[in-house]
Amino acid sequence: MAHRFYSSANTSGPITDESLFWGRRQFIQSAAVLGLASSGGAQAGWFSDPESPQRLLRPLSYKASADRAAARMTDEYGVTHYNNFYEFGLDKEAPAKSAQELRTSPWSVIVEGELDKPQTFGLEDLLRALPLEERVYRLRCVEAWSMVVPWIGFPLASLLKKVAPNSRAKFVAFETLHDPKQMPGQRPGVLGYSSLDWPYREGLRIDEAMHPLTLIAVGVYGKELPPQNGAPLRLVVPWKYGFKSIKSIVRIRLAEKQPPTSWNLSAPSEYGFYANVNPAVDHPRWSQGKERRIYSSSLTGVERIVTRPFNGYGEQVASLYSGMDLKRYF
Ligand SMILES: Nc1nc2c(c(=O)[nH]1)N[C@H]1C(S)=C(S)[C@@H](COP(=O)(O)O)O[C@H]1N2
Ligand SMILES: [Mo]
Repeated sequence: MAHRFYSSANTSGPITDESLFWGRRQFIQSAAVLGLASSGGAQAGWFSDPESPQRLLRPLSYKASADRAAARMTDEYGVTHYNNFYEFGLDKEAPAKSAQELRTSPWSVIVEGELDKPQTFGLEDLLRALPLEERVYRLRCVEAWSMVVPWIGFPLASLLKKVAPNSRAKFVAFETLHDPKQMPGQRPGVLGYSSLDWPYREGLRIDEAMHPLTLIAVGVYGKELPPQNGAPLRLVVPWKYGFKSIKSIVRIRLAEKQPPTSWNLSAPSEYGFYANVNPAVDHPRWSQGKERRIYSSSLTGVERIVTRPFNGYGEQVASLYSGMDLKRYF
């Protein structure tokens, strides 16, 4: 991705890159210490809307994860202010600014296709029915940066089990909201960037979708998801490149055939359908052998580390791909 700006990132180098982004951090961090800036974008949308039915569910009750204390996580400011959400602009800082007006309540998700009965779920129905848990996952973007994020959500499998997919359901397709009024990136010409065919679409094989690691996130850092992270609900598939983890989902379709997916459609030789994190298969324009792990908002919080196959989740997921040539099915 980042067809237009990645080349400049290459020439200016990662240090310049990061200092541009993190330059104003010192000040904001001290405000956060005083408790002034800690909720950030989470104040927008249904989080603060007094009319919102989801508001009744606050505070999010979730089972805290055991590994949270042990994990070295990316700080909350980093997770919520360095984003890819092209509907709201191409710069990493853009979504945190321009996504705040996204109306996330009411919100419903249509689940249709190869199942007995199509259903539409209000977000609050899902929140009432499915227990929330915290999962601290590594997130590895195809652009070779990564974070460690404490998501809150429920396994996608719990939702799919409710709709009873039939035996023809071999794949699951997902769609983001399509609303150019709210999403400036979807307006023709506004960003001068037209290589994505909206709405943003993603897909998984059914066994990947049913895998217990595959999460629908509704929160992060103990709060409702802020808009820039894909409110009110988004996919998180931790062993795949970040672009698989589609945000602000409105439609889930069970399908017999592999569905078309946005980045794969836009550049099929660069972004595969599977997109499993794989240091042995480079992106045509850069190496995937290492990654810049962003831990904190300070310049010292970036480490260059070796990328692991399946983003370190191989023990849990490698068996899904036994016998497959992962260079071909990248
Ligand atoms: N709808 C939509 N979903 C999206 C994207 C996007 O541009 N639009 N970007 C993807 C990419 S490339 C990444 S790395 C992750 C980033 O998630 P985060 O901003 O919450 O860290 O979201 C993914 N989901
Ligand atoms: Mo990404």
